[in-house]
Amino acid sequence: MKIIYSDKHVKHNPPFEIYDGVYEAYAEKPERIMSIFNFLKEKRAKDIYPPDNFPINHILDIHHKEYVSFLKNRSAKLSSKEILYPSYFIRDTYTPVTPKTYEAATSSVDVALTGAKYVLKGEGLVYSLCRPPGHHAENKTMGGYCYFNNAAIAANYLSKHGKVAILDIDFHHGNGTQQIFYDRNDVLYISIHADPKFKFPYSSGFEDEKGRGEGLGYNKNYPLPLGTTDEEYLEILKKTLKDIKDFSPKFLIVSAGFDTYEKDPIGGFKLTIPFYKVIGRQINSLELPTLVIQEGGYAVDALGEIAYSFLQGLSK
Ligand code: Q9C
Ligand code: ZN
Repeated sequence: MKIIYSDKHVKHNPPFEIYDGVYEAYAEKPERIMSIFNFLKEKRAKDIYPPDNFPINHILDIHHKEYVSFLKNRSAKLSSKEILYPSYFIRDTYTPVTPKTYEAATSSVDVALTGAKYVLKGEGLVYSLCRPPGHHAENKTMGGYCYFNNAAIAANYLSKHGKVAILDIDFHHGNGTQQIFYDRNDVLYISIHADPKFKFPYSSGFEDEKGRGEGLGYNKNYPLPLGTTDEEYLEILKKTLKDIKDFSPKFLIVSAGFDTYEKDPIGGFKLTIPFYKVIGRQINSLELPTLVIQEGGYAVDALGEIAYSFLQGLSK
């Protein structure tokens, strides 16, 4: 197993998000990944690797050219304390552009692509400690703390070598990943998440969104009620594993958000720390080369333990 990490994410550190007009502390903060990294450093220091720098074309394969230049140029144009809140290309008030956002977002993509590279080289399990997260980023919109869609960019890269299944277990629906692969049948997107009737991103993640054209049948959503417990979750997880088996992919990408944890400050499920090991073990039973991409998870003090529990289940 390998763990990919870069400290470039710390420079992206917006001071607040805006919720119903109220300024709140920014939940997607550097301490999240530091918590996981510090925990894993104790347990598995020798497995930690830095990312390579990948050329921009991997991002341009997924995101619109104008969108990428917007983020790059707006980041660069901001004075050191200046922050840009919603405008064109930005779908909500959770995803501000700061001077270092572009640099952190491209580094997060590098962390994902480096993981994908090791999987291609035959590594059975890689954990890419991406930050900022990616699954809410669509081809030309940032949203939900996400700028570039790390999992989609990695999936697209791997898809040149065989079919890819993406299992998204973040508490929120990955509207970005769904949108990016909605018309494709070589990448299966499956997501288990909170019912979007009640939780972000509100506008997608419903059961009847099944893909389009050639992609019809290659997008599957499992919205669950708030308060979902370990047992209830396990039942649905098993269904998604059957979907993945039926697809017989060559690679698996897990968009791993830990905001399903019972004490997550913005989630609403009731999953316990030991249960992440069960999730890991279930996924491991697929016996697929697996790339885990970090998405959300905001209970900073518990994230290290959760990630470690998950990895213990996943390890062969
Ligand atoms: N004040 C990810 O987990 N809504 N994004 C927060 C709380 C935004 C979550 C409202 C949720 C975005 C990657
Ligand atoms: Zn989330």
